[in-house]
Amino acid sequence: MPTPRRAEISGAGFAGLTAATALAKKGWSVRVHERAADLRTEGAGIVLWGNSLQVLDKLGATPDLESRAMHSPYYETRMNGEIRSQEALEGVRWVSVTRPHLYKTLLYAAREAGVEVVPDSEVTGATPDGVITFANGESAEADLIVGADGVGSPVRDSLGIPLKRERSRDGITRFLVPRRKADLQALEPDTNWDNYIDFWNLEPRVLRVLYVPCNEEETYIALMAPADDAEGSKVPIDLDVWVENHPHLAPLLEEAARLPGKYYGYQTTRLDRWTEGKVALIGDSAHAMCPALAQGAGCAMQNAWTLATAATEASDVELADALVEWERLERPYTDRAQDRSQYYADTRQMAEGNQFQGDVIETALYNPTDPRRHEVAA
Ligand code: 5PR
Repeated sequence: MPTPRRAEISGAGFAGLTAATALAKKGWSVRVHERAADLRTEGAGIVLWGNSLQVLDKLGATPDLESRAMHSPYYETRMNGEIRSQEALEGVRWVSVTRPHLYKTLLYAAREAGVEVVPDSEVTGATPDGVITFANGESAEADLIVGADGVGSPVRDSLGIPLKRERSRDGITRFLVPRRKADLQALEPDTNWDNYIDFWNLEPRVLRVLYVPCNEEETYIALMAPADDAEGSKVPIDLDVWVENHPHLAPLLEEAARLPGKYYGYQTTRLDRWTEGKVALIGDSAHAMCPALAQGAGCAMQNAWTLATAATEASDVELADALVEWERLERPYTDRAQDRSQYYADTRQMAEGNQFQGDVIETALYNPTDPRRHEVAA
């Protein structure tokens, strides 16, 4: 048996854990470094589409994920109180889960695959020839280094890769709250509260609530307001303002008002390049995007998988070139997801309903695990 090649990964988020598990399953010896002392996520809920679900299938993590997940019958969109669409999304795979649940699922898969996850391990940077450095002064050598360390990525910044950041006018505060289904049903008996419902209020005021049941007990709600609306973007939330605009959601808004919350302005970041020598960047470090299409983590997981595949198929001497080729082939999918998400964030056009068709679902339908995915149809 040859000694396995070694990968060091900065960041135990969704991108880092996915890359780690994929690499370990392909025979690599993998360590993931997490700056935080505890291995957990602060996030609320998330929608996963076919592209990331195919990756979870390959990691063997789907049964775990599905053990606590929601398949809403319809993707419903309302504008100014009126139902605009109820999309069944036939042929599109999608599921809603809490972020803590996805996190546990990935962490378990990583450990099962033999990944070493190291909390309290702060990475300060990496070099193109494969040295990763830590805040405690130590360093380590690897055949592959992955920077999956978020929008403020120390690995990316240590390499001096230029980046462009675009901010949008809107932003969001996210909560996990109890479902309170009976209370909602009492307020609005005709609504199917198992639906995913995007309540867009644009008039008289832009205050949107995205309602996403994640399992029998928990609902993810995302409260969107323009950054320049001091009341709408305030945390803890201004209960009176939100209930006045979304009275049918009062039980959930009351739950959210008890939680601290953090308002995040939407932003897109684009890099000159995703790789440098033996280092590759994935996730928000490489391609942070607006959440309109719910594909930030989806693209991160898709790129984590394809990166692991490309690195495994290349010999050690070819690795840097293989990473460049990986970016050339895979990046356009993410670029388009970023462009579309930015467009919808800027125009708020998803409020019109019936948005999940045509080009918009390209990312959801992409299968990063299909070895023939780049073959041109004859
Ligand atoms: N979709 C989802 C979501 O979580 C958000 C948005 C759209 C699933 C907010 O994070 O447009 O902001 C959005």
